[in-house]
Amino acid sequence: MISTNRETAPQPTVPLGAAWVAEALRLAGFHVKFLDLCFLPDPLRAVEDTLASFAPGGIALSVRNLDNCNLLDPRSYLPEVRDVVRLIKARCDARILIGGAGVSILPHQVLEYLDLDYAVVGEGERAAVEFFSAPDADAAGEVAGVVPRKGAQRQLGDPAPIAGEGLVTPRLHGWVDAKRYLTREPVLPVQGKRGCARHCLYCTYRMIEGSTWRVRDPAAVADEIVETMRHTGAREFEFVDSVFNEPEGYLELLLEEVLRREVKARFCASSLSPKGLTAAQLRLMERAGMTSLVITPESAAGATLAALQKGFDEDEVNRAAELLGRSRLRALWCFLVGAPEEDEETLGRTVAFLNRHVGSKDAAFITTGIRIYPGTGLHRLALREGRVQADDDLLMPSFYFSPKLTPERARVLLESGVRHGRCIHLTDTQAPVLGTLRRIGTALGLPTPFWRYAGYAQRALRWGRV
Ligand code: B12
Repeated sequence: MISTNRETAPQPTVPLGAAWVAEALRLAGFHVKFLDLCFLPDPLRAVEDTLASFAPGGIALSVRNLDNCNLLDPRSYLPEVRDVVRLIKARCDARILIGGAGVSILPHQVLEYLDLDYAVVGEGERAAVEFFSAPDADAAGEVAGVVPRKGAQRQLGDPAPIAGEGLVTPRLHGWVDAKRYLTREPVLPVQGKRGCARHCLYCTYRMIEGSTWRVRDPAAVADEIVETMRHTGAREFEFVDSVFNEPEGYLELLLEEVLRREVKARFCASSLSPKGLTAAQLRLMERAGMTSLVITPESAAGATLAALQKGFDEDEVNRAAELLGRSRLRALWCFLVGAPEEDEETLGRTVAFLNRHVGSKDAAFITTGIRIYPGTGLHRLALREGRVQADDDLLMPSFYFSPKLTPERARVLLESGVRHGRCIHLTDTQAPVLGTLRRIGTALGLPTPFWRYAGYAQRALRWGRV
């Protein structure tokens, strides 16, 4: 298993998905070696050495990101993955399977670009085991969830995704050098559920995780956390679920289990929806050890929320903000600027929200423009508006930005309108000095989340530019 991701901004991400698939292969009887390219100074050399010493019969490649989704400074990661693939093909003739979030979004395009034959759309545990167990390449290409390059134009995931209770435990510490990651960010990921039943206009999560919620047994998730704490020394975990507070009732079951087991860890969540959030949920989160969360309204204006099909309105965003403002939880508010229907008026509402609700314990994360993916409503809209051509395969990123505004004007409005320094722009997170600050922060044991220091980091960045 080769985890190809080498991105370290806005933070390095532990290859949980690749570990999960590796663990499933191990449990099925395969002898698996895990190669994580993230921090290696010479990744190609590491691949070459591993091929020589291990001589694998099959190679699983995990590709988490296609690109950085940054309209203002776009960068594709695929050329570096292609170098790895070319090297592998030059050195051995092992059966190769590629998977991961990025691959699941554009499987055929990725296969063409990398000159590979088989990709998995969606979760890889069962598909990888069946693929590498298949007697020959033709049978391997028939496995549910596997998309052959020469096959039908689009096959949407495994028609029978693994039920929550059918999932094995990823046993992260068995595959990943967790301590290395913990020196950069003292937090490890955990996934309580898969899937997303929402229909946001631009989103890919349904392609990656499936369109129905599949929750894991809270006891299994708590076991995983306790075991990971014992093996790695980690004391903080991030729930990387697509929406932490859906489906209704699950976060209560999960956090009650954490409390019942007296798990002495801190928690955060990478995606909370304002929809239906209650004061009781926030109190439970605090009691269970949650200290921060990322909340993803994407806009604070009714017109853009409706255009994005977020499933909640401006009042709901404000209501969630009032509740969070009264809690001890730190919130990172995420906004996508330039959505359909965005104009000076709607952005003005988001600016007013940022001033009113992003308090001293909070921050905001601003992404300018929205990455367009095939099969989404945003793609259909962009085609109608002539922003992308029908023959653009979208592998190299294209972005939507509202025709009623420009990115430059949006930045001016944000910079002149927001009265505090707690807005983090996506482009700012790519500054290399932040990696160093992050390591120093971890070594000093500074309290997380690190985005709470956004104001200081911004001053340091500005000072560095003078
Ligand atoms: C949580 C999250 C984050 C968090 C991560 C927090 C953390 N502690 O890990 C934060 C906010 C930091 C983040 C940052 C970024 N993210 Co992000 N993130 C996600 C999210 C929501 C979940 C990822 C996750 O951990 N899933 C859980 C694991 C278990 O699932 P998995 O990795 O997908 O693995 C499964 C399958 O993919 C498959 N699989 C994986 N590997 C393999 C290999 C083989 C061989 C096979 C067969 C199968 C297989 O099986 C696994 C088990 O089911 C996804 C969207 C989504 N719903 O997937 C976006 C997503 C992966 N992120 C994305 C991006 C772009 C980024 C950033 C580049 C954005 C930026 N510029 O800042 C950065 C990159 C960070 C980095 N260093 O890599 C994109 C990638 C698509 C693209 N265009 O490239 C996604 C898909 C969101 C989107 N836009 O649609 N992210």
